[in-house]
Amino acid sequence: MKQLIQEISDGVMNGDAATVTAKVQQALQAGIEASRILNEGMISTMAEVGRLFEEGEYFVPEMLISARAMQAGLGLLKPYLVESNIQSTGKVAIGTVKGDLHDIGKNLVAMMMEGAGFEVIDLGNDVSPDKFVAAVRDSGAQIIAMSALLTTTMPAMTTTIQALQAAGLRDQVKVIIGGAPITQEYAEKIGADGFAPDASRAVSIAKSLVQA
Ligand code: B1M
Repeated sequence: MKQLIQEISDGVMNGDAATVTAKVQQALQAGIEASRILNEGMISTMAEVGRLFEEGEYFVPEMLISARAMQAGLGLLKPYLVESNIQSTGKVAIGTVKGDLHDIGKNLVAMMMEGAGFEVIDLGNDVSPDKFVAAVRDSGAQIIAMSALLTTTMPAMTTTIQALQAAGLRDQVKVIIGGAPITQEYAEKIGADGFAPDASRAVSIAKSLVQA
């Protein structure tokens, strides 16, 4: 089992989507839990990819193919990660903020939300404040979920909250935020309603906010 997890991790590290796909299938067939494959084979490996990038050993193309390899594996894990047959919990509009193209964490949050019964409107990445505002106005989403992976794009979360206020919609919607550089302290500072460090806690917070 450890061997398979290692091979998945190596596949993500080397950006080898075919290996990741094959090994994830084998791991699932061998009864390894999807959450273990995700955490030990993929998420920790992406952190290592980031470290290599910081040290100048990896460049953007390497990060990109690692991301693609992880996305390929995530597609296979999706049915195992989500709970099923749950009544609609609420409506969430999710996106990675303006200027930010990172979407793996956002996709993971969307996937888990969907599995927990939320209707998810995935706005994609590089989402402008206006697009978040339009999503609330047009779809009646009760929650806006924003992801940011870059310190330079974190301020777009503030701008989005300000745009919701300017549109008179702030009282109608709860705002939750997350992503590697985001903290609880930052969430409080910008007036978000919740912060989650990972996808499963994003679901718990979203549930508690719609029930409040
Ligand atoms: Co980028 N990148 N990247 N990158 N990249 C980081 C984020 C970086 C930390 C790498 C590093 O230097 N160590 C660094 C940011 C530094 C900083 O701002 N302080 C960085 C940089 C610098 C850049 C570029 C500027 C590089 C360049 O061009 N010179 C550039 C920016 C492009 C842009 O966005 N405008 C860039 C580009 C890219 C790629 C496109 C090549 C690729 C992204 C591909 C894609 O997403 N489709 C990429 C990648 C893959 C990474 C790393 C290696 C991995 C990110 C990832 O997917 N992790 C990353 C290093 C790192 O994070 N350590 C890095 C796995 C994912 C599951 O984790 O997204 O954190 P994460 O999500 C977690 C939690 O954060 C949380 O839940 C998830 C776990 O359950 N979460 C939420 C996320 N969103 C949430 C929302 C919530 C709640 C929880 O509520 C709404």
